Amino acid sequence: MDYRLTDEERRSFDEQGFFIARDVLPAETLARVVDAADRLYIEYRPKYGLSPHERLNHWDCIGFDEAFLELLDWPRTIAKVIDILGWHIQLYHSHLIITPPLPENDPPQTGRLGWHQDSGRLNIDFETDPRPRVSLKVAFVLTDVETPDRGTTHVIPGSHRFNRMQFPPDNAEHPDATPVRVRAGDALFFDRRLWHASGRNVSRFTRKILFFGYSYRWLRPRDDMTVDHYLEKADPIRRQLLGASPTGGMGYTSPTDEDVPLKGWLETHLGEGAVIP
Ligand SMILES: O=C(O)CCC(=O)C(=O)O
Repeated sequence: MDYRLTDEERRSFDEQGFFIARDVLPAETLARVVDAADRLYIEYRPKYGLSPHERLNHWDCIGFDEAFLELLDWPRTIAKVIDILGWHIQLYHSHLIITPPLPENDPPQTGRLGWHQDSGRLNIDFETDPRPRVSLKVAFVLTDVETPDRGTTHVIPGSHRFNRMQFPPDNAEHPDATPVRVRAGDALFFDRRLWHASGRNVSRFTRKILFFGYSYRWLRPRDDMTVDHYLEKADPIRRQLLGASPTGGMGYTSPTDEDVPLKGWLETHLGEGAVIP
């Protein structure tokens, strides 16, 4: 918990729906994760039948390489997740996006980006306005995307408070659409309700980014979460984050201390009063 949420990050997350934490990955960790991302790309691009210009979006990537597992409880990011969501958390989704440049000779693509809020039916089944937050994503940036032409994430700041977005007519772009300018090693934190979209990569550089979605433990995973092979060697907090519930189904909604070792760890290290009930 040496890298807790700063007041400025909390303000930005509450008001804008996102913030950027700079340099969360040192060079050697970044290199390990990029190597793992490249291995997945080389293996799965042909398996998915993707052309050299098509984007790979590999769900459930955490189970595919220990380099990704290392980031599950990465001190520079997990402390901020805990400060936002508390101790009753799990990883419910992971995905790796690799976006090669669009073909140079293609006509320029125009029109609006694919704006959405995360989590599918959560945006329909809840009856409140705004709907509850429930989860957030940490995006580990693996390549520099400081200019909007490199396919970076675009966001509409403050849009997490709106169940619906009004877009201008004729497929024009939203006036507040903002490209997120980040460097390799940074992490983008965003509320799942924030309206966001992938940009178009019209540069000469391939864009790589890894998303970890953290939610409350009662939410079902959004992908296959093939992580059983990690459980035996994992420490209790990692097991919690990977979705374990030692007391069974009831432990997801009414957890005992055994189900949520993160809570005990925080009480020991921060003091009982400092931990969200
Ligand atoms: O490519 C991006 O940055 C956006 C990815 C996305 O839409 C998502 O994580 O839901």
